[in-house]
Amino acid sequence: MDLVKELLAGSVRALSRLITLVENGAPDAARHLIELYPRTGRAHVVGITGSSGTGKSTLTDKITGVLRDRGLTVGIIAVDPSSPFTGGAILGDRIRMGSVALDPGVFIRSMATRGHLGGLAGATSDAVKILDAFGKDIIIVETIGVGQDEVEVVKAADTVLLVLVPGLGDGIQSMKAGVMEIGHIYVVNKCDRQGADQLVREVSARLEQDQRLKESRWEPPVVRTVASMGQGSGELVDALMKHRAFMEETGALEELRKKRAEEETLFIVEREIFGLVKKRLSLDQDSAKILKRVSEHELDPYTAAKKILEHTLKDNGP
Ligand SMILES: Nc1nc2c(ncn2[C@@H]2O[C@H](COP(=O)(O)OP(=O)(O)OP(=O)(O)O)[C@@H](O)[C@H]2O)c(=O)[nH]1
Ligand SMILES: [Mg+2]
Repeated sequence: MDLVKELLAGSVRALSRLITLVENGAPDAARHLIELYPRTGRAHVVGITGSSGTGKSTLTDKITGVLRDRGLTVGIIAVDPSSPFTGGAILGDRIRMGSVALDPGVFIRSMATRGHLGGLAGATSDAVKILDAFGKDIIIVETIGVGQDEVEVVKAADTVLLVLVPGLGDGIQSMKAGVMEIGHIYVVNKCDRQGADQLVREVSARLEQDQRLKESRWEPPVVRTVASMGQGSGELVDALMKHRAFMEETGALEELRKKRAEEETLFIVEREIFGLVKKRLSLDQDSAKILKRVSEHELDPYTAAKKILEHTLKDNGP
């Protein structure tokens, strides 16, 4: 049977295999995605980000438990920057997400940040679509908000949870510029530790000053949790549902999805063009020579890039 049919019939094996195909940038991945596309757009995508060790996986585990109790199915993608081996990452997250890992209503997948031909954001968004088509109600993407790539990943979510913990040096100031601004819900985790109250005050004050929020009708809540004890996970899921309802009612969700569809198309165009250029360079002596002339300082990279592009489009153009 074909993979897409199997997936739509509920096969977890097909789900896994399809994600592996997109992760490896397999040439026939696009064919499957085209077939699946009409089935996407139903799931709510939640990004969960924050510095290393803040408790994202533990929170994901607990939130998932609450969502399951409310009758929703969940797909989890953990983007693991530290591990070049997807297998290793799966193991680590399975342990931290122990209580939900064996639930058939939950699918957990780790993705390494290295080695994606089409970029991490592309691979993750494809994996999200596959989980969406499979029928998961909520898809959680866990990622450390460090690199630009990861910020892109989390920006692709409908609702972004930003996790902070007390005692990480100078608190929110240490967050990378631009990361603090992307949250819809702020989580102060490890509230069993000292300094939680102060951090909640700091975050709230910062949000009050945020110019972006003055123009938006959404007021990001600051939710306190002790993920390791499951405290606050119900409130967090409530906040999540409230944001989702807000997005739906105000039309913001539709707006976001439209914009995203356009951006995604351009992203695919970019990826395709780059693919053609690379193919050209490997097959065509003239193009390869242009590149060589740059490395030997005979030609500037701007002129070279233009020439290579012209060569590529000459044979592949309209
Ligand atoms: N004291 C305390 N420890 C917690 C809490 N939540 C999580 N932890 C612990 O913090 C450690 C890191 O938790 P993870 O859930 O792995 O954190 P993470 O953000 O997913 O970590 P990375 O994926 O490596 O970035 C684990 O030992 C957890 O048990 C909490 O509320 N209080
Ligand atoms: Mg984690």
